[in-house]
Amino acid sequence: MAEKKILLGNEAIARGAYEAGVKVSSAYPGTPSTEVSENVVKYDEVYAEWAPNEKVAMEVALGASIAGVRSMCAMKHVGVNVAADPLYTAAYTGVKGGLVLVAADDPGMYSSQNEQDSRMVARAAMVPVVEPSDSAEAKEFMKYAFDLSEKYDTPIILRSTTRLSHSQGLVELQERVEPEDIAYERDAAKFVMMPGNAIKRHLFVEDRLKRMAEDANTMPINKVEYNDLSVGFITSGIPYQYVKEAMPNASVLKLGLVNPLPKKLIEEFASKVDKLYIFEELEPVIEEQVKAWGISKAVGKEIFTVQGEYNAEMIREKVLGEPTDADKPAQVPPRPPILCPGCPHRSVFTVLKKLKIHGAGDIGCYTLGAVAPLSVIDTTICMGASISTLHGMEKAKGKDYIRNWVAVIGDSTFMHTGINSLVNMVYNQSTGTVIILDNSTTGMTGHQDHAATGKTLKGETVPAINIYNLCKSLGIENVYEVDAFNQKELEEVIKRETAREAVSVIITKAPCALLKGVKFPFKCRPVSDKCKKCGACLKPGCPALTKNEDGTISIDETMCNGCGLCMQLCKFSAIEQVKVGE
Ligand SMILES: Cc1ncc(C[n+]2csc(CCOP(=O)(O)OP(=O)(O)O)c2C)c(N)n1
Repeated sequence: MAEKKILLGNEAIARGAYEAGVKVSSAYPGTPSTEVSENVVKYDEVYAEWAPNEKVAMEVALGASIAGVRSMCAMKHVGVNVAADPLYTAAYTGVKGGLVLVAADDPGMYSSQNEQDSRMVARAAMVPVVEPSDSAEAKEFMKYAFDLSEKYDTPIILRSTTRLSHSQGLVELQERVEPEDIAYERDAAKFVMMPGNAIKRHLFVEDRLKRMAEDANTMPINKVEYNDLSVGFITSGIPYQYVKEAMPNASVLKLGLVNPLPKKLIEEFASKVDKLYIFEELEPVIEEQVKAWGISKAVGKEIFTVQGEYNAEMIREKVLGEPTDADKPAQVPPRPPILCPGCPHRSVFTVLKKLKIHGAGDIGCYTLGAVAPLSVIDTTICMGASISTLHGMEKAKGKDYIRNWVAVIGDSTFMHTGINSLVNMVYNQSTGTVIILDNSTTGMTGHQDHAATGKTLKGETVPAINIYNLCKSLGIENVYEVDAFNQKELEEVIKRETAREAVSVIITKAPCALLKGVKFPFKCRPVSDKCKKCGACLKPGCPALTKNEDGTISIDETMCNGCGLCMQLCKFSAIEQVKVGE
């Protein structure tokens, strides 16, 4: 009997890739997609890597496909934007070995800067999309996606969402099937996308979508469940589960292929049910097409929101008219995200705050420098944007304007897309100070390695790219490495470099406090009789410190990592570092 296992959605996606015979996987981490790669790498038959960004990952997967093997890349929804350039043209070239891009959307923005819907991107790129509803389907749809990819000569997007990627379900495991190796044959008309060739491929793409739309009417992943015909739902992905929970007797058209749509199947379903609801999270992608076909009884975003995650309560309230508590905020105390105790970013922000310097920010743990009490990050747009927005400000308002600004970017983000922006500053003769917060990891997404950490996704030790040397190689004279916890040195170098008329880079170094193997041998302890109650130690907002009723402070030893920042800020030696265990 086949083995059954409870798998996370992302684990099931990885298992599907394995069973489908995938040989190459390239990805850049991003919640909620990260565990796809962290699980795919466990299969020895698959070469799996972290790429510096999603564009590179997509191109690696395409290269492997052109070479004739099944390949994949994985990313969060905003990563699809970074990969958009190769993706749009991969739709034209098509594939040799099957190619699947796993795109994980984040309705509700649990860990993202926007809530974009990858189905919209896929429609614009003319790339088909499959959307599973649970872990078992995640595995099966992955395999089906590879078959579709090869049958129709197209990359396929497997769309997940946070709820699917991060919830568990029972999955039946099967054996891996090794696809036959496809011998390489030069095919410039297909893979050299210059206008003469691309014009023909565009016609192919249009025709392919029409063929797929026709075939979608009978594809097994599009399922009709006729029950009570007075109410019908067209749905896909996780929202299907909410429909089944709230109205198990309703009729349902569950779409597995969400681009292109099966028109005949939808028309037939619509004609059989009295009331028709389109239940899809985020944008009205299905709804707009259905309405454009003249199915005017379809009801969707008139009653269901374009924001956030859906739930069964919404159906009970909006369709059944039942009173519900869904809109009432949960009765839990708000817990805003904060930097961890011992986080080196806090130390750097403390100096920037003291010097009244604004930060053109980026995406990472250090985005939390935007919130009180630090409040030094003024902008956060997308990965890599800090350095280029600083450059834009300088070009807009001049060199003096930039004196009290810096760009702040993490090491992983610098390797992702920060490098290009730094090249631009050098090329276009900018003035500006770039602070690279090098904590030796991709902290925000849970400690993934990158090109500057010296470890691969497979766990091999490799030469780490040296960020200092890299910046120097661009011709930047003023590049400095500073201990991220050394307040005095940080202050000196930031003051000096922001006054300079040139590009400077300050690399602040200290590992993420939560990184495996990082040991803090000390704890900080208040010396109450020396405390003058000035509150200087509380200013960086370390969660281990609290103010007592009498104005002195307490340090929670279970939280304190002994980084010594509070001790450095105390002018009265009222905080001491003691060896752990003393
Ligand atoms: C295009 C894109 N890909 C991935 C992500 C997910 N993500 C958010 S921050 C981040 C990198 C954080 O690492 P780093 O810059 O080193 O800063 P740290 O969190 O370690 O402070 C990633 C991968 C994203 N927001 N956008």
